[in-house]
Amino acid sequence: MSEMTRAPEKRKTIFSGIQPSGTLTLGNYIGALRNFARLQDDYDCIFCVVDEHAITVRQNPADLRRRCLELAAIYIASGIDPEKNLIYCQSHVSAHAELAWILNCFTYMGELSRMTQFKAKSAAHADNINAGLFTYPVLMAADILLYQTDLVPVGVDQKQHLELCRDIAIRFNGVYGDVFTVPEGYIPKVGAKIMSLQDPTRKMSKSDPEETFISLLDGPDTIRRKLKRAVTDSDASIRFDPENKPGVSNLLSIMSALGAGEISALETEFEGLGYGELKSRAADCVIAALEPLQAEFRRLIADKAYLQGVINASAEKAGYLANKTLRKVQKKVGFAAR
Ligand code: ATP
Ligand code: LTN
Repeated sequence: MSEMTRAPEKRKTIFSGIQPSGTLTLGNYIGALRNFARLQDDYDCIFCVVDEHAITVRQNPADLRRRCLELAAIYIASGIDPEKNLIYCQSHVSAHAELAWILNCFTYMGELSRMTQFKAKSAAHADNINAGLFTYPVLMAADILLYQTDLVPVGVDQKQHLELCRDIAIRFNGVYGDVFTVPEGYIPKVGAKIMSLQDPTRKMSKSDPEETFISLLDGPDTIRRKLKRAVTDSDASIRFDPENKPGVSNLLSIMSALGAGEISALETEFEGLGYGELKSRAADCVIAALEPLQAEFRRLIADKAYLQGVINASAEKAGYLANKTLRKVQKKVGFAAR
């Protein structure tokens, strides 16, 4: 085909979601959120507030409702342009739950039993090991597959879920032909797993106690205090060694991810210096990275009508796209024509 007659190449699609299960952490930001804005120029992007996933653990309804709008504001404050990308709530597009049901019938109990997030959340919520927690990855697969997604930017903790999503897509396509695009993950090289400040062998998580994470909305004093109290070790040398020095390595990763330079360069820079200096420099980096986002967040959250307008308009467009895939799937599995 000549240049003139070739159809313009379709832009690839990105989909990602974050749960409105608490205030976003520095882990969410470095592992996922900040990469979203970076990808928006080259892809058609869909960013979802996955409220249906959030209720797999008990949520206070008023808090959940407030956090959904806050998360939409955080998405925009992080630099995602709501005019060019979709930012909406999962529960506003019923196709997510509908496709999840169908995909449940293409997912094995054994596969779901192996999911480490299920095991961890079951242990953390032993009084509420509900079926939604178990089938959580199937809903995530539905989120992704509904939009014929090419690329899914996530932190490394979601790799296993993404693999399962791919397996489900390949399995379904194997039976019915090429219905779903099989997505790839996009996992950052540095900062794909930011660790808890209090137990640096565990992932920083927004559902954990306050002192274990830095919230995206923490002020400078709080950031300094939390980092000052971050658990390190008694060895007093600043080296990147996640196995033996998880706390120090975590601080180096955070700094490097926020643009303070390569980890090896940081090691050289800090030679002979103490942990106090490391923590103080880490705090400088975090404060500088979060300040512009926080200012933009404060501006946006004051205009609820605008945010509601963004999520409503996006949900309508997302619903249209999602239903195209859903109708195809329903037809393939043999549901009656309407
Ligand atoms: P919860 O504690 O409620 O399970 P969470 O803090 O683990 O939530 P999610 O909403 O599940 O956050 O994740 C949103 C995105 O942030 C995902 O892409 C996930 O991989 C990424 N992410 C979460 N925690 C971290 C972390 N500590 N380091 C890097 N990326 C992370
Ligand atoms: N399961 C993810 C959140 C999530 C997601 C998605 C991420 C739900 N649906 C689709 C990427 C694509 C989590 O727990 N972090």
